[in-house]
Amino acid sequence: MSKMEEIVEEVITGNVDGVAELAQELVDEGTNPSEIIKNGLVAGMDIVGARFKKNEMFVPEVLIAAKAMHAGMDIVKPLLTEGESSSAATVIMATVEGDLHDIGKNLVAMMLEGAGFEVIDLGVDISADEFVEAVKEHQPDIIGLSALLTTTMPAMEETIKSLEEAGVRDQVKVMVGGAPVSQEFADEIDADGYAADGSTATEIAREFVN
Ligand code: B1M
Repeated sequence: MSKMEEIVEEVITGNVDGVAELAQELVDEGTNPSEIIKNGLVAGMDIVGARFKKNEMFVPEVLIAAKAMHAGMDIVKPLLTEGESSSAATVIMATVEGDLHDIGKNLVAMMLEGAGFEVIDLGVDISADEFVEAVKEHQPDIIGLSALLTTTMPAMEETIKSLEEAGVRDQVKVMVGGAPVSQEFADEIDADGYAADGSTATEIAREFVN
């Protein structure tokens, strides 16, 4: 097995030290940092996402895999040239106003990071105005809204309306998700995409920027 194949396996099994050591060895051997990310760390998280979707892996295992992926990123990311590091698309993620649930949102954010996206996580209970400010400040390609309560789903629509009123709606793709959210609801509020899980969120985000 090559070191690149080994790092994929170590990401999947969540071996933090193993991933860090292999990433360092690959760097020392002169492997291109973006190749380590794409063919090692992201490739590993892609498999994790697919297994999670098929119920072959569960939340704690995904979180451990994401931790291992981050350990590799910490070594490799500072070595990217400016052009390489700024080429990643940016996603702003947050749970909407009135909603404090963040486990799913964090998981989706990690999957997106694992897929090579730059993720700015605003946290929970984020108002429409805060989203608008963040879009103006960070100029993301995508914003991801999470809601776990039926009572906070309307805040997704308010956020989209506020983006329109502020004249920034066309600058971003809006993705929505969370247990009570559906494709039908996403269509109703004019979101650009709906994802039921982190793996689908990654696929949709890739489609948005390609
Ligand atoms: Co809350 N809670 N909770 N809760 N809680 C639910 C959601 C509930 C279904 C429980 C129930 O009654 N059976 C219910 C909602 C009912 C409804 O509206 N239909 C509920 C309630 C009522 C409440 C309170 C109102 C309870 C109270 O105080 N009376 C209160 C509200 C607080 C608030 O937000 N203002 C409350 C509080 C809490 C805790 C703080 C105790 C805790 C949250 C801790 C935290 O997140 N840091 C909590 C928890 C843990 C849950 C349950 C048990 C688990 C949620 C979770 O983390 N799931 C939940 C019941 C359940 O789901 N079994 C429940 C695991 C997570 C990985 O899945 O979040 O669905 P999920 O995320 C998935 C997908 O949905 C998707 O991808 C993720 C990965 O697959 N996804 C996205 C999520 N966001 C996405 C965004 C995307 C794309 C995909 O793109 C942007």
